[in-house]
Amino acid sequence: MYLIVGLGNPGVRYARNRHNAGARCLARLAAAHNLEFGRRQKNARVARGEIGGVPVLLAIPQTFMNESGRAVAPLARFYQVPPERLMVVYDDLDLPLGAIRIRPDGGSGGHRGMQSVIGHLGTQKFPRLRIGIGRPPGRMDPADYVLQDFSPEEELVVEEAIARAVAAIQTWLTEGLEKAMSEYNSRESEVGSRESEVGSRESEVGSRESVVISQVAGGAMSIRVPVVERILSANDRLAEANRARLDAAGVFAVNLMASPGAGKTSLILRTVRALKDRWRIAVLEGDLASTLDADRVAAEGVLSVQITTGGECHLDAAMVQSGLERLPLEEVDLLLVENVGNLVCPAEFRLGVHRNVLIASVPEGDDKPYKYPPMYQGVDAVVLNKIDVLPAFDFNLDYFRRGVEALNPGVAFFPLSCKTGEGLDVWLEWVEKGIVGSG
Ligand SMILES: Nc1nc2c(ncn2[C@@H]2O[C@H](COP(=O)(O)OP(=O)(O)OP(=O)(O)O)[C@@H](O)[C@H]2O)c(=O)[nH]1
Ligand SMILES: [Mg+2]
Repeated sequence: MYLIVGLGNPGVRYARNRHNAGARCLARLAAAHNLEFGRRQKNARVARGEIGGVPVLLAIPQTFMNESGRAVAPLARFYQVPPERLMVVYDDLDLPLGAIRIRPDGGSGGHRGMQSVIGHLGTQKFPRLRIGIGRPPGRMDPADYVLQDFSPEEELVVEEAIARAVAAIQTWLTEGLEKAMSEYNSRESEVGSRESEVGSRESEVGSRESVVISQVAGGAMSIRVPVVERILSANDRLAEANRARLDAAGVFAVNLMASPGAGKTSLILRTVRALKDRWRIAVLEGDLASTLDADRVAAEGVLSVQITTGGECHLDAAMVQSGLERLPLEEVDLLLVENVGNLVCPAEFRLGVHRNVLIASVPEGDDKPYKYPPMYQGVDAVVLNKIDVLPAFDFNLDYFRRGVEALNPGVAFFPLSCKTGEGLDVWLEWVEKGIVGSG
């Protein structure tokens, strides 16, 4: 039996405090493996079950932080858990926000909860996972700082760190401590330099200011750039966590991007109808508002989850993560994601899917690759929809194709019509090849 403990203070008042990062991590770990904190035992809420075939007891002490040892030591004794099979997860001021660090042993580093655990166990030789919460600003007392909630911007970063911590704990259980450390410990250079590099990257992020403004409404000018840096890198890391989750469940995921009305939903419906008897399909529908598209998809009898972005012009990795949480991924082979209709910013936000697809359509005109190059550059396939209306438009297929090739040489290209079905077979073959490859 392995014992995994997440430190924090009990009660809702403290639940979102920086000091409760460890307890939050345990709640997420339990949710990720369908375990429930149903019982109380030895001053802790506990959940018992298996993770990756390994028997575990998850515990969140219900003592105050500085008494955590009164929960951990009795549990370890009762279940005869040797120190090397105990993992304590807790927040650390000395690690930058969002970094995680696993160690086989060590002192408390001044952490009151760890002091108590070490004192009651009589040893400091047990693994621990620290979640970085960063130093308090200015002269703020660390004791006050840890009892504050994370700011909304920090929440994004810490959520992602917790997701990584959850994955790291699973690796520890199934592949050992060394492997978990080498795979998940944040590199010193990476964490140390993130903040200091911001200044020099200012010009690069400058072009993304619209993103900044919408994400940190009300934020002071002086913190604008650091915040967007964090948000973008947090998005990338969340995307990686999404990918790990999809891979673990054997799901092949495709993100469909296009301007409004190019035919994202139409292509999803065609794909669902053609493949739903052979594969288990689910759809994430991203929209500014309304469940219109999600309802059209659900009518086909496949799982469909609506993500309403509340005004954001794109999906990001956190939105996809929340969508994934609402799907039984183990029962899905193919996940189609309909991004918000937009030809500009979706390309900037990685989601963690396996393929990114851009759908262009004939009525938009043959010059779109030349006018919206970033959308064409990063994608794995370009679909040209509505070829049934080619005769009605001055659309030069060759000109369009040359634009695409120049931006993304060798990219898969599928001219088709969702209306007549022409060209669909080649697209479907490409999708199925992806599903088979990922299974
Ligand atoms: N002629 C023709 N019309 C099509 C084709 N595919 C889609 N349409 C039409 O284009 C319109 C928009 O299609 P949707 O599939 O809703 O487009 P969308 O990209 O999902 O749109 P948003 O979700 O609003 O961004 C609908 O009226 C479709 O019937 C096609 O291949 N040929
Ligand atoms: Mg749609």
